[in-house]
Amino acid sequence: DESELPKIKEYVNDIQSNDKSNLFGIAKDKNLIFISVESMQNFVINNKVNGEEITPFLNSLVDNEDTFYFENFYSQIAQGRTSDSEFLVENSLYPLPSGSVFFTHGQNEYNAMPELLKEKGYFNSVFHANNKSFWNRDQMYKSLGYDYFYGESAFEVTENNSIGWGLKDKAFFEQSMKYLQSFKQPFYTKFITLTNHFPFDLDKEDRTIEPYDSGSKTLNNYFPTVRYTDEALKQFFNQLKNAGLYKNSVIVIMGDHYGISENHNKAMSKYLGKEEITPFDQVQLQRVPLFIHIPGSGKGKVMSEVSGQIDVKPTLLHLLGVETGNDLYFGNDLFSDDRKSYVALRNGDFISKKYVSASGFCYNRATGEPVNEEGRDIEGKIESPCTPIKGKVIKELKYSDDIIYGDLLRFMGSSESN
Ligand code: GP9
Repeated sequence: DESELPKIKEYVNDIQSNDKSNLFGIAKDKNLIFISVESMQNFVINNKVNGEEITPFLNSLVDNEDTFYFENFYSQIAQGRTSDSEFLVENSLYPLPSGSVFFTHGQNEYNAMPELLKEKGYFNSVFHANNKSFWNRDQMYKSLGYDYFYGESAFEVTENNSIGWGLKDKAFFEQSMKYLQSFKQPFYTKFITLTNHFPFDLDKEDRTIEPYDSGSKTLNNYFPTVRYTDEALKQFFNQLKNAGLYKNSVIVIMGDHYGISENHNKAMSKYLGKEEITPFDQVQLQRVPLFIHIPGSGKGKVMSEVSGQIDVKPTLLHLLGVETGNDLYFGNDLFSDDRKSYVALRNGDFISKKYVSASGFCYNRATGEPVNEEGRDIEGKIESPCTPIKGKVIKELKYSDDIIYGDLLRFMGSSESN
């Protein structure tokens, strides 16, 4: 209940940086265009299949002077999959240990990004060409402060322009442009792509690279659909430029979660050229790409520090010059120097600067080797360098759960009116 708030606040104050980064406000009053890319894992970036680049457009962004690319950025989702990833991004809170918080706590009070941006005069919307009630989005988006949700019915979906889960990404972006151009600026808008969804179906004519060759049809077909989505993103950048929206926007591209589950580890080990996929590798495969593109900034670089979806909200709000001092959240501004040095996964595994805790083992992050012979950390009742961090991770996840179960943000008010 409410009495738990002070200790949670104290904990949050402790883990958060007090200093503003030197990028604070660099994109003040700019539009925020956030693209959540379905099932895009980080291993495809700057990588090849059958001798061909998988994501030529995203690779070009890695080297782009206006782009920050986070190469050790982790998806932190649980059973709520894309909805969990959205929840992390909008709130900088953890998803629940089971179920989807979009369904179970869709009526809670939140201090989500759209709400905070609305106070700055932003118009907030979402584009996603699926049924609006999927993941209870229509309800949850109201609680998060979205003004408008362009769901499947906002698009012209035909047999020709759809595959698998629905409208193909290229048509999705193209058809969204007329709405986007009608918005009053500044706006925050989220695009959620669909084509790169399991089982990775793609029409022959949309295929510009060939599938991989392994025992897993899923992994084989993943590469051509990833490439298709990469092309859709490239096309979208051009459409933004043609519409005159590009220069005045921050464009964020983030993978939501893994696409290739551990059921395909044999094929994955073949692709990655490893003897086997260890629990350490499994954690490393939870990395998804994050690109923050700020046209004209000239400050871009590759960011190698450990980071996760929990960090997106404070990072983006600070770039837009929005203060978050009185808000309650667990992430860090990825551009501040003094920030907590680990990323918690929902199952209690974590990644720190030096260690990776996975399935009860403590690994050296640099080598991927267990740190001691037994390898076990807390669950094996043997102390390891992971043990103290594990304690913090468990505490942090519990505090986040307490906030959600107790609907505690209703006692906080909005971030700046406090
Ligand atoms: C469904 C889409 C995919 O609308 O967001 O959901 P997922 O299965 O990845 O959670």
